[in-house]
Amino acid sequence: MPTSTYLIALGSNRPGKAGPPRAQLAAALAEVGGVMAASRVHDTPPLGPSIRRFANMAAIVETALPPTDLLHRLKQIERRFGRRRGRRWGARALDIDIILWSGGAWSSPELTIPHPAFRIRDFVLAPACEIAGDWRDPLSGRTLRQLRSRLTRPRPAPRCDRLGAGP
Ligand code: PH2
Ligand code: MG
Ligand code: MG
Repeated sequence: MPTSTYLIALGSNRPGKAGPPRAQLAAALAEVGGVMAASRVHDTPPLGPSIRRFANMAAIVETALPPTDLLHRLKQIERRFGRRRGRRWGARALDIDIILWSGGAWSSPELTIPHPAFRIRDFVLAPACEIAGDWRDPLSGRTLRQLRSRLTRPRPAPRCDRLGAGP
């Protein structure tokens, strides 16, 4: 049976069926199955309106499921672990996103791979680099390690004469 390999990202900042966020991630990953590698759990500041910090991790999963079928399976696991429909980007008991796929790019009304925002989210790239630093983004051709160093590279401070504070 042909298999696909996926990079997925998990996040939680609210307790659910399995307990606190860290326990949610571990239990959810066991239900996803086919896990070839898992990062450690990162404690990250919330991006967006949520107040509570997140537990985030990444995993490499091997499965015979094509992208849409895997997505449906992950959504089902999110629901089982207490995810409720609600405010976009609000606190969530479990979020599982498909980031990359060994088949390259995928685009349908319900799913886009690579995940459209993963290149600017360190809460995805930091855990992902632990297990898939040499995977390449099929759109930019860059490795995850390269994407992360671009994202976290210190930027030069703006020049004083461009701050608009002059005479
Ligand atoms: N997920 C979001 C919005 N903000 N912030 C962190 N730190 N981690 C997340 O997983 C996260 C977030 C929407 O999916
Ligand atoms: Mg998400
Ligand atoms: Mg999601």
